[in-house]
Amino acid sequence: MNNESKNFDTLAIHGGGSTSPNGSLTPPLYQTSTFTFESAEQGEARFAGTEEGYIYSRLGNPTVKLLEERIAILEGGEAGLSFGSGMAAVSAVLMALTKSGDHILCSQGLYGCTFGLLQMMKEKYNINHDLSDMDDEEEILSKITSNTKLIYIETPINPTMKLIDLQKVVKIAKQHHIPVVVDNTFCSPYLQQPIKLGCDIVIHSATKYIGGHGDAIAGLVIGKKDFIQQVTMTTKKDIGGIMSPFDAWLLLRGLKTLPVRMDRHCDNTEKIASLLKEHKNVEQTFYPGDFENPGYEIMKKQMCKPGGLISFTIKGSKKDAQNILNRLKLIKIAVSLGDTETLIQHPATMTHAVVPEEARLKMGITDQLIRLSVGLEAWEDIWEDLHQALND
Ligand code: LCS
Repeated sequence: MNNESKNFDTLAIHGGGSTSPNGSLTPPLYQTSTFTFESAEQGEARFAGTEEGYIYSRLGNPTVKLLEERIAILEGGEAGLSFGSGMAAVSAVLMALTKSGDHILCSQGLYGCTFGLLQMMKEKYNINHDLSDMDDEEEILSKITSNTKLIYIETPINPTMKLIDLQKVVKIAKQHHIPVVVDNTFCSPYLQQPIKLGCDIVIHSATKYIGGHGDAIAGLVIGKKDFIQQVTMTTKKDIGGIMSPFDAWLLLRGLKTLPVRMDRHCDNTEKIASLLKEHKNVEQTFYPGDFENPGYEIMKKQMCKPGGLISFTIKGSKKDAQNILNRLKLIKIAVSLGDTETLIQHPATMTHAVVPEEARLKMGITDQLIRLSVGLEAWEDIWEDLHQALND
């Protein structure tokens, strides 16, 4: 199939072709740890790289490879690589690009464990980082040093939903020959394709929208062939945080419905966001699709729809926020996002509890902030539950 000429929805189903030797419609699950050689000489040739073929599933597996090819096509990148979790993907990329004494410039606001990893890299390996709002060119420039080896961005940022103008950052990064790495988890490739905007590397927690059903923990990286090969032979092979063939199989299944699921997530979220905004007990909503949101113009420029997440602050205390969660009946109290079920969480005490209070508040994560991942249920039922919980 000519991948270039097909639309995203078609590529999500067919991209990368088939791995089936006997015509099965769905890709076979190669649930195997190792691969047999026909002779000792063939084994030698595979290890020497003079003959193509599989060796051992930590080094490569046909089910996993199909997923890597498909995600690379969907993100518009040259090659993809899979990991056993989003954090394994994040750590592999950061480790591949840095060594002791180097510096990373990050968005002011990151998933809690990414923040924790950066702290660990600073304390144990002398790899420093700075955070930037990335709103102002001068401010970005002032934080770039001769040791800055990458710019690491989440947009929209977890959980504050702040947006960063990727093309603006890319322009500065290119002048300084610094790669731009984007964690695209909140968007999935259906809503935003950073490589097409000039970014170098994309990371996903595929646990979220790509899987879509809350049944797999997984990570993906997309980038240039040379970079992916470098990570394959170093941080992936030797640190070994690989994805299981079964999880790759689940993600291939998830990808087939990504466009239809994302459309429904986005439609539901738009409805819930406008109702939340008008609610008397809600102080402020943070939703990229709200034209009064400071990131609205950036959303229009680089995302095709505003996504399936809303954060909001309530009038009241931490206890009041927790009580709202406790009163919910349909909506589940859980971290993670992008699942069929609507999930709600309290970032200050859950996903971002590891971030020290001062840094947390600087990111905008107050005790009153609640994050909602809007699921695929009927929006009327989601709203009915939220409404009763907010009203009590
Ligand atoms: N990047 C982002 C933006 C995330 O939101 C997460 C997980 C990760 C990376 C790590 O991925 P994982 O290893 O969990 O696959 N975010 C979570 C969240 O907001 N709630 O629970 C997990």
